[in-house]
Amino acid sequence: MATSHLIIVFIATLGALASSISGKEYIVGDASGWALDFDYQTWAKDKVFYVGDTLVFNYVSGTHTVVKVNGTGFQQCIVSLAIGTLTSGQDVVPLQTPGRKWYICGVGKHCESRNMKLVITVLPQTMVPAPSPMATSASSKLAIPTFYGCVVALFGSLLLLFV
Ligand SMILES: [Cu+2]
Repeated sequence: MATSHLIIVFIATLGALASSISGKEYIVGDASGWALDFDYQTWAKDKVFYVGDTLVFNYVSGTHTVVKVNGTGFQQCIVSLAIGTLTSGQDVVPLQTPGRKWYICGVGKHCESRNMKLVITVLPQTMVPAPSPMATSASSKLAIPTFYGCVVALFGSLLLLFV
């Protein structure tokens, strides 16, 4: 019993660690989703977004859209300044570059009158330093013989079992 509990804790810890490395997923508007008359400025205010995080816009497909625009398109709710439009109702937006990102709804006057507009600032990934090319090539040269060594050892021990 105790052992199985330990294994569960271990797996949960690994999972948490993996998700913290691969980035956070933010459900825009949380349980309210991408909806009319939600205060997205307040929602974004206490959050820090990094490159590698993702935004998820949840809504009933057909009722809203997610339109990525520039600053002017955001200020004036101009859909024609769209950089990209998403319509699936479960739109996953990976944050790939640092800087300001603007999203508005392109349906009716949802942006102008119903506050369906979100602006965030994405920060560069500072916690994970990029490995130098030297270190990467050195470790891959080391890793391959080690891998083959393990395979050979494994087959060797299997052969011994059958002899
Ligand atoms: Cu809308």
